[in-house]
Amino acid sequence: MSRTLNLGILAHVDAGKTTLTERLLFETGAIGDIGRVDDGTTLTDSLDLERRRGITIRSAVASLVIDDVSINIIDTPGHPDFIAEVDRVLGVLDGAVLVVSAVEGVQPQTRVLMRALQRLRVPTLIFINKIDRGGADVDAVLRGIERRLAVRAMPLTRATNAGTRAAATVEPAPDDFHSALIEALVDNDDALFEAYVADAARVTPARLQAALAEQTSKSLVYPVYVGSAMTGTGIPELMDGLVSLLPVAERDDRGPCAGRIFKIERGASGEKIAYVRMFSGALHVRDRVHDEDKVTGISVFERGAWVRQGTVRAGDIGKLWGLAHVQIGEPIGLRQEDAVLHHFAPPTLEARIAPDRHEQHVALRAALAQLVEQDPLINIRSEPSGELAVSLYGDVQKEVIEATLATDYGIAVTFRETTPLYIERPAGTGAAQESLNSATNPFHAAIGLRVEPATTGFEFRLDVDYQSVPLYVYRNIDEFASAMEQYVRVTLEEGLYGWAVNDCLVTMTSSNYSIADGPPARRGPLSTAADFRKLTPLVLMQALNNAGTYVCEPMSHARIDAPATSMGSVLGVLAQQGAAVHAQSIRGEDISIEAELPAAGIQALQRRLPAATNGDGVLESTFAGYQPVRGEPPTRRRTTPNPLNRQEYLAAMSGQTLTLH
Ligand SMILES: Nc1nc2c(ncn2[C@@H]2O[C@H](COP(=O)(O)OP(=O)(O)OP(=O)(O)O)[C@@H](O)[C@H]2O)c(=O)[nH]1
Ligand SMILES: [Mg+2]
Repeated sequence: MSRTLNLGILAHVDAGKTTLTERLLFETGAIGDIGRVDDGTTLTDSLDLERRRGITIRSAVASLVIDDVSINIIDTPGHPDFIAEVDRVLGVLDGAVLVVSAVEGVQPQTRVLMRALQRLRVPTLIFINKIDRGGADVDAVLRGIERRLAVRAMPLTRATNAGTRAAATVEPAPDDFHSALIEALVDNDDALFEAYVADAARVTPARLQAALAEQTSKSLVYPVYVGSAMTGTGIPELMDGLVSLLPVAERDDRGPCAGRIFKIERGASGEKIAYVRMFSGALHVRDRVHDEDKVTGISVFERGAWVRQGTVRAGDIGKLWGLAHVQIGEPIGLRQEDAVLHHFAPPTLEARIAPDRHEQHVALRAALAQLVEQDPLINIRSEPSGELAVSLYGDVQKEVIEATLATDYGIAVTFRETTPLYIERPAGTGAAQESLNSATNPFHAAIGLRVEPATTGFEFRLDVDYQSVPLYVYRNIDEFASAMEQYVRVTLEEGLYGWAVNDCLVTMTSSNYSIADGPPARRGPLSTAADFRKLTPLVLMQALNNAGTYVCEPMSHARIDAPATSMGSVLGVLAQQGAAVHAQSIRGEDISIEAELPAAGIQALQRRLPAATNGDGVLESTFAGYQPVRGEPPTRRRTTPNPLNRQEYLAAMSGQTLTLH
């Protein structure tokens, strides 16, 4: 068996991903008994908390075999609070199944996921699940897919008796199907179009099947299957699609070693286990990773079970032991071009967290550090007062962190105030520099930096001559650039008001170093990496201060569907949360209102909606970027000494040197 497929199962919360995964495992013989989410007995919802709550919290990998293809299947969580789990799985997939419930249809999270799958060109099959449940309406869902997901969807199976226990998946009528398939495929296949125009009757089903597989693999078309993960109807057809339409790769371990870490967990005795997806080459036991760590053990899937092996090869997923320093999202071996980590919106909240028993403070900090390792989008900050703050997506994540700390670490905690996670953006361009041997600069390095606004994210550029770089410290100019970028990144975690600075371009405009026997302009004590690292915050904060920053607030787009009679009270609740209403429409007895509001108000909106709508209102919300706050900018206490207060900063730095030596 030499062909593999790494398959992600993605969907809105409760669409049936875990049930579908369990069903696929059962139908292919990977498990002998079928478990149920509702009984807490599925293979992939293995955490205690997942079983108790009936929701998936962490991505889980299982494996099965269809024909000669070995499939690693990754069941992901659907709740938006756990989007970070999906984020890092996306980069390791060969294909995906996007599950849509036949009852609830396309949901906001479905759109978010489809956009990410499209952006990354992950070939995707759509599975319309739960056709057996009351209220299932396959045609309405298909229309929703075309309209709201804006993709070319090609239904390959149909449902009969949808909405009843007798619901079943059937083949479509052959003639209609043939022409529908041609229609879906000719736009992107000139040869097919010509063959069709020349003699429609001679376009064979095999020709169409090949074109369908080709266009699916290029994300030009999305095959749609219908069925029920619960009863099993429609599953054989989906299984057939997995191996015939998604790009199954031959295992080939030639080429340089390249892989990506996408999940980290702790083993029974607390040891770190890293999950890797290999893209090319192979990784062996005793191989070194990033110079620091040595692989001490490898497990790969074989016929559905983890088996200890000496090697993990291209195409495969493996568990690695011994890598104490790796982090989620990190490449292994050769750098990959698409090493972009985050495909979704960032967390928008921050909450203070404290142990109920004061003496557990250190234990809490250690426990959180382990959680962050598994979930790098949770960020922890420790304030000088000793208080800890955690960044969050929402209340469910908060509850999960609380429960995990209690059950896995024996630490009871209380979340104190939750605040929006603001950001700062540069208001203009600002520059600053420090030269060698000057009275204001105690470090043996010279740096010039310029800060300016950028459209999205953070960018660092090096605009200095290689002769100004201490190449006895850094191996080459690229290594210097990435070290400087790192110093700059760390500094920008706290801007002028204490919030992370984003959407900015930082250019290094000058650099110099000193050596004992250098020319006069460069004579002095030997510059070290620490000199550059410690000088960076001093220069950068000065440049930032010259540029100025403004504080921005995370915003959400909300859509509320409710009975028309509750329009007044819904608008009232929206106004209380400072929402700007963009659109209102009335359809029959129902209204639909679209508004934009500070993300921090979404939870309150969710809580007040039932009372405002007699329980009939539905809220959908998505992240809508950042907007400048009005009025006095909120500030956040710094965790590190402010480099703008030069004396305090230098005092802290010399303290640090003392403790280092
Ligand atoms: N009737 C019916 N119920 C289903 C079907 N698939 C799943 N369910 C039920 O729907 C609920 C959610 O199923 P899950 O498999 O946990 O859904 P999920 O997408 O994994 O949910 P999260 O991981 O929490 O996002 C459970 O109560 C399932 O029993 C189906 O095909 N038919
Ligand atoms: Mg699940």
